[in-house]
Amino acid sequence: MSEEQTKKKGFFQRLKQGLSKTQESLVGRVDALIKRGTVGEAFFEELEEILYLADLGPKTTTAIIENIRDRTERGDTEEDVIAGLKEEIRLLLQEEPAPLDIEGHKPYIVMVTGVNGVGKTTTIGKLGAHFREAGKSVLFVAADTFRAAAIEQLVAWGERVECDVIKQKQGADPAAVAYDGVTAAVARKVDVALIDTAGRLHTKDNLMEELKKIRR
Ligand SMILES: Nc1nc2c(ncn2[C@@H]2O[C@H](COP(=O)(O)OP(=O)(O)OP(=O)(O)O)[C@@H](O)[C@H]2O)c(=O)[nH]1
Ligand SMILES: [Mg+2]
Repeated sequence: MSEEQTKKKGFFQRLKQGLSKTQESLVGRVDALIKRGTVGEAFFEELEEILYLADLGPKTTTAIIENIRDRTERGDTEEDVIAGLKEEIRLLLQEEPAPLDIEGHKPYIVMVTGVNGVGKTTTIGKLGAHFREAGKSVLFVAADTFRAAAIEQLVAWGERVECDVIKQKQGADPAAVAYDGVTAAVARKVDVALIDTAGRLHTKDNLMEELKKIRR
């Protein structure tokens, strides 16, 4: 195997490992909880914590807990309650996330926002790679003009997955960069434009408002 192939395999293996981590930790922790205790208030509390930590979100977590509580209250045996819980989680892991449907919008514009360090820029890189592999033209827009080296980070991703990057200098107005990016995306007739933003809560609303205005 060439060095390039080894590197490539390593990347996808790491990606796969990263993705399966959520499932392993969720299934593993629920399994440990079931083996350890009886179904009671402490059980529900710990289950809730596990589901939250696995990023299931409040809606799904509450739905599962309610369902299990209902089973307990209507007098199901502990065995049935646990079987029910296992079934809930099995169904959950089976669900396919809805694919990003980019057809019908050209360019399809995604602005990625979130708090600091949650993986916005990495997600843009991976989405870029995904769309490039599907034969789409992709443009990255470096509207995180705040954090040091944020632009360079996106440029590095751009080189890696072969996407052009629209950028200005660090400290530039993020809305202006986004505007440039959208204009370029339209002019170049690209399929997808992915806009990176700075992870700052207090500026995020402003930036989003400004972006809404720009797109109108
Ligand atoms: N384990 C794991 N690490 C990740 C994942 N996505 C990103 N990271 C790492 O988390 C760190 C931050 O990722 P970024 O993509 O820079 O996050 P960001 O939201 O753009 O950060 P800011 O721009 O500083 O707000 C990096 O070290 C990434 O390698 C992921 O899915 N799993
Ligand atoms: Mg970033």
